[in-house]
Amino acid sequence: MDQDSNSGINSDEQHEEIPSRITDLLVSDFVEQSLENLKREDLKGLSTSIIKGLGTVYGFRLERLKISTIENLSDNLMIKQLTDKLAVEEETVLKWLLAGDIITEYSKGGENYRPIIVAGLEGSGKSSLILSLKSMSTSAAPVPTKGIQKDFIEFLKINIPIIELGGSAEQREKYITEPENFLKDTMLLIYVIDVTRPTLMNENIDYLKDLMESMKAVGEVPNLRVLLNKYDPQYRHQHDAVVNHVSSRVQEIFEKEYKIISNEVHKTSIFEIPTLIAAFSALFRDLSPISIVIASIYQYFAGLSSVYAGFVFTGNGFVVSEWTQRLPKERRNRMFDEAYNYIKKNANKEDVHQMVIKTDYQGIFIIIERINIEQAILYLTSINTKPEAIGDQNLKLLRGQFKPWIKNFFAIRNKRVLTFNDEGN
Ligand SMILES: Nc1nc2c(ncn2[C@@H]2O[C@H](COP(=O)(O)OP(=O)(O)OP(=O)(O)O)[C@@H](O)[C@H]2O)c(=O)[nH]1
Ligand SMILES: [Mg+2]
Repeated sequence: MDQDSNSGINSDEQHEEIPSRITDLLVSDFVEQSLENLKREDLKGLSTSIIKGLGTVYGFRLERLKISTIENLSDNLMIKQLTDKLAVEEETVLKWLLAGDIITEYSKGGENYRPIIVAGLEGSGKSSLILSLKSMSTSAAPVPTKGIQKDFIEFLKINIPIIELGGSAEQREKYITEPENFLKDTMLLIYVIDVTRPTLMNENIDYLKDLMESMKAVGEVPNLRVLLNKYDPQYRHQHDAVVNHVSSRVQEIFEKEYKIISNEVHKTSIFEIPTLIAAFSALFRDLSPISIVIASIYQYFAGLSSVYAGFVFTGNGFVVSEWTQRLPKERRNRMFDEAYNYIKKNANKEDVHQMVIKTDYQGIFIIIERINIEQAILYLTSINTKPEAIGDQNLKLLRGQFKPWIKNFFAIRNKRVLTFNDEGN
């Protein structure tokens, strides 16, 4: 990837013409009268009422909800709440949120994604799980990581930088004592613990605490996810005591020492890819407002098309949305596996768009359908007794009204300049 490192916002760009993908989202009076004298970075601070279709009436209502600027709007993901408070359709709220997000992103000049840091003791499985996620199949890392290992994982056209901090004792010492080189400007810390090594638990807790302290020292809010790894299917019950112990210790550290209440602990194994997908999808969804929008859109479609249960996958197998509450766990897992294997097999086959699998269970079909939006691939996986109804309905809805909005969003995302913290070399 050869990116021009100067392609971010700079002073020459201040009076650039605002592109039509942005002006299309704004009320025309504003575009004609006021836009000329505005700088790109001012847009995000303007009133929400300049968003097309939103206007002064709803702008005023939003203001009363403490959402005054376009940036405030883009920070807000309470779709249901806004729908109720504003007394407008959810679909309309979604449009406004997405418009707010697109304008804000543009106004900020395309924010750089800070890397996710993956840390843990040597051999806890960090490299293997990254490798397995990327290859969509169980893969063990051939050698221990020397120093740090940089990579990207794609999620809906965002390339999320991911940096593994190799776990050797010597290296660990370095991260802790030189946090400015390794732990600064990070998005979050994923800490990987090997549950098959209960004797290392104290060492794990110490290292984790050291990392969090060092992050604090360089002004980072320790944002943490813990993966309890090697929780392999066949040995699961043997590890439960360790898992419970570690979970509660981590919880304690969070709440007592860092006053963070929403802590997430995931049990993972490279021998069960869905556990990795679950842990990382949850993370990525939090980083990507568009995925929350897509999830909401799809829930709405699901209602319309009377889908019985379903997933939305990205082209590389992450889950954007899931509503499978009505399915027994084995059915849900079976459906996940079918869809995941299909996606893996067809990832590069442009000509395959739809597949219908007839299951042996109560006349139910699994319908997997690929949608292509601005080169971002989504797989809609639904189950129903009437496959023809779902396919058409979903496609029509996705390709129709929402597509231009999603398209706009990706267009901006694609222009992002992604950088690593070079000092971390
Ligand atoms: N049973 C089991 N073994 C795993 C799992 N994940 C990784 N391993 C094994 O653990 C060993 C170490 O894995 P790595 O991925 O190299 O561990 P790491 O955390 O990257 O280690 P360093 O790079 O040295 O810090 C390898 O032999 C993997 O096959 C898992 O989920 N289950
Ligand atoms: Mg490694």
